[in-house]
Amino acid sequence: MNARPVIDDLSSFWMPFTANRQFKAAPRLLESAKGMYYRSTDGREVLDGTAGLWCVNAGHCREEIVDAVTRTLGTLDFAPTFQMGHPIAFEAATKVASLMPEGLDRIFFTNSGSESVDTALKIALAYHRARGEGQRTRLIGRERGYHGVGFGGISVGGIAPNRKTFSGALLPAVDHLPHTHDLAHNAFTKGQPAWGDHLADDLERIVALHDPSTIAAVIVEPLAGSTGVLVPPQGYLQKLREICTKYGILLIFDEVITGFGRLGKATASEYFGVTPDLITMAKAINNATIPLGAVAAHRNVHDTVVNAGAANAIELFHGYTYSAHPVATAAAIATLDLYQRDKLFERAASKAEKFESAAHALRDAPYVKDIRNLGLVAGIELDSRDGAPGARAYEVFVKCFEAGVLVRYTGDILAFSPPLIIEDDQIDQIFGTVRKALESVK
Ligand code: PXG
Ligand code: PLP
Repeated sequence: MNARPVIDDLSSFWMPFTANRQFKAAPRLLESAKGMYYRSTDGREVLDGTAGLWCVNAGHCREEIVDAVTRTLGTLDFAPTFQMGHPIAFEAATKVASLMPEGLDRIFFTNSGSESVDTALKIALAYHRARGEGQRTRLIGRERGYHGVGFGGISVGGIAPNRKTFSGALLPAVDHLPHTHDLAHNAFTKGQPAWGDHLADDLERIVALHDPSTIAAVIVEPLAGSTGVLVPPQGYLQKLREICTKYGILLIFDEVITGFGRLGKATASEYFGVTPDLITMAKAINNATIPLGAVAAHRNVHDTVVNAGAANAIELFHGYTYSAHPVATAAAIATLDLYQRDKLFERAASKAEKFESAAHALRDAPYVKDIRNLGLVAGIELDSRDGAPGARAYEVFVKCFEAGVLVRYTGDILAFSPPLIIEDDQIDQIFGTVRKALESVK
């Protein structure tokens, strides 16, 4: 194998969303991956309980995707998509469109979830302007929402630490819905809570405050991942849809995590039976092999923008050098073919019940104050240690890693989102390891 030199200098890489000093004092390094497992640099197998960062839905280093990437890299390393094109981009867009809800079949490519969010927000503004309602510029997000790290995304996002450093530079016309997390009513719910659909009614209050004529779009994660697996109450998303439709406001579902099988369907929109006007995606779109994201726009939104001006004029002043990069889109085609061939979305659906019962079996484990789940996602919320929020979950995360299982944590919430190829005994291994870790921490 092509062994790399031992890394002895960790100082140059400024790590993202990481406690750099803590990490570099005791690093955790992964050097290879296959199927459900990583291998760490100290030679241990680590079961991937998080599909990387919620993105490797088909499992690691799948040959079909590796082949497509390798082949494309040797035939078309890069081609511009500004006033030029290449066939792979069009084929990938058609494939992505075929998985979207009816009507959302116009695909704009980006390189990440953050770029997809900023792109969707800009499309919403462009749509209203093309309709002669350019004064509709206000964007509505939700508390505890995560929409990436662009200025648009943190403005509509609802995570305080992601915003406060940059608070003077956030978009000016933004408001937020209340989040739907309520343990007093919904602790230990399996699947969607029955309580909480009325929280969507707050959109009526926000609309009345600002007037509908000023509001461009509402953006929410159909199931919030990053802030600790918040499952939408029954009927909540339907209500948001109804209110948006009533006032001509575009509804954006951020499906960067929920897209491509996480809930057992191609999209959360399909799973919940609620169709937004725009869907943002990234991550599992190509099994995370090469950076790629996309926005699916309803045909009416696309047509409104694209048909607004002269036929020889650029309709949307937006795009990235790497929009529809040949290698990234080739990886998407191979990935979507693999999902279909191996029926991985159906597989996720078929494992959801086992996953749910294995997660909820930890109800009596130490410090557990809530367990919630849907599809192949689960969250376990822990009591925080006095004066040290997040410390306990961090220790559980480290202990699990040392015991050969990768989990995620945010604050004192553990999150689980394995590749969709997971087997029953691996589900047991994840939650069994977490139980032992919980029993061993203070
Ligand atoms: N929207 C949503 C709903 C996301 O979950 C983004 C946008 C941004 O995507 P990019 O590709 O720009 O990172 C995300 C990303 C975690 C975790 O552990 C979650 C994300 C990224 C990294 C870690 O919860 N979500
Ligand atoms: N900065 C400069 C100086 C550039 O020339 C470009 C693109 O041409 C960008 C930023 C944007 O880069 P990207 O298209 O990869 O987002």
